[in-house]
Amino acid sequence: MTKNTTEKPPVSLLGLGAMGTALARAWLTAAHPLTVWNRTAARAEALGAEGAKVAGTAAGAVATSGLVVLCLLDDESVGATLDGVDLTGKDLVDLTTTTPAQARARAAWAERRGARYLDGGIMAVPPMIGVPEAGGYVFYSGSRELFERHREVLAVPVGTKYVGEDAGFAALHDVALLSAMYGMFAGAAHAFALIRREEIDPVAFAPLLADWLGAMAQGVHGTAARLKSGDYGKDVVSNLAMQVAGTPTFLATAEGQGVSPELIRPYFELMRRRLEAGGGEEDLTGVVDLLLR
Ligand code: FVH
Repeated sequence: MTKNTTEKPPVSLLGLGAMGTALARAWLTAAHPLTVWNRTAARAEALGAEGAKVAGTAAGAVATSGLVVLCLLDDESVGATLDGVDLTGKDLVDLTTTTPAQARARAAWAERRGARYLDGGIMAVPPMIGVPEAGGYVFYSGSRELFERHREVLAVPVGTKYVGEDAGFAALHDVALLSAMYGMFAGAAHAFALIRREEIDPVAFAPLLADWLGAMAQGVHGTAARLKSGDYGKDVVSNLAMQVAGTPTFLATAEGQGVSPELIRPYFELMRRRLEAGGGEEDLTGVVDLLLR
C-alpha cells in the first residue's frame, strides 16, 4: 500500500476547555489528523462531529500520536491526567499555565517516563487562535531539537517564540508579561476610578488612555538598556527626583476624587526609597532592584 505522503502529522490534544477547543479547531481546519480527549467527555462531542477522533481515555489519546499536546487547567491536572499513562517515546508539549519550577519539574518527570518535553506559555486568548493577524503566540522552552521537529505543526494555531533550553523559561516569560499586564490594568483601573464620578465619558476617555499607555510602554526599551549596562543615569528624560516631587499631586488628586490610592501608593513608596538611596538623577529603573529579595 502506498502511504499518502501529503498527510499532515497527527496530533493528540488533551484538554478541551476554551483554549484547548480553539487549538483543536485550528488543527482540524489545517487538516491535521487530530485525536482529542477531555475529562468531561461531552466537551469533545462537537469536535468529534467536526472530524476529530475522540479517545475514550487519556492513555488512548496519548497512544495515537507521537506528538501529544496538553492544555489543561494547571500542573496538578496534568499530573492527574497522565498518571499511569505509558509515555515512552512520546513528544509532550505542555501548554498549561504553570510556574517555572513546575515546568522544570514536569520536564524531569517526563524524561524519567521516557518522553521528551517542551513547555509552552500561551500569549493569546481563545479568539486569537487560528487568526494570525491577531498577533498571538506561544513561548516555548525546553529541548530545541523537539521544538524544531514540531515547529510547523505548533505554528498552525498561533505563532511560536522559542526562548531557551531551560524548560522553565516559557513559563517565566509568560508570567512576566502577564504580570506587567496586570500592573497596566491596575493603573487603568485607578485612572477610570479618578474620572468615574465626573461627567467624563469613559468610552471617550479610553482611547486617550490606550494611546498614552502605548506611547509610555516604549520606555521599557530604555529600562532594559540601563539594566544591561548598569548605568541607571544614562539617557534619563524624567528624573526620579522630579517624579517623586510630583507624587503628592497624584495622591491629593485621588483623595479629592474620593479614590483609594491603594493601587498606586506601593509604587510611589518604592520610588521614594530609591530616591532616598541616592537615585535622584536616575529614572524608574532602580525600582527593579528594590524588588529583588
Ligand atoms: N482561556 C484563556 O484566556 C487563557 C489564555 C492564556 C492561557 N490560558 C491557560 O490555558 C490553559 C487552559 O485554559 P482554558 O481556557 O482552556 O481553561 P478551561 O476552559 O477552564 O479548561 C480547563 C481544562 O482543564 C481540564 N481539567 C481541569 N482539571 C482537570 C483534572 N483534574 N483532570 C483532567 N482535566 C482537568 C478541564 O476538563 P473538564 O473540566 O472539561 O473536565 C478543561 O479541559 C490553562 O492553563 C490557562 O491558564 C488560557
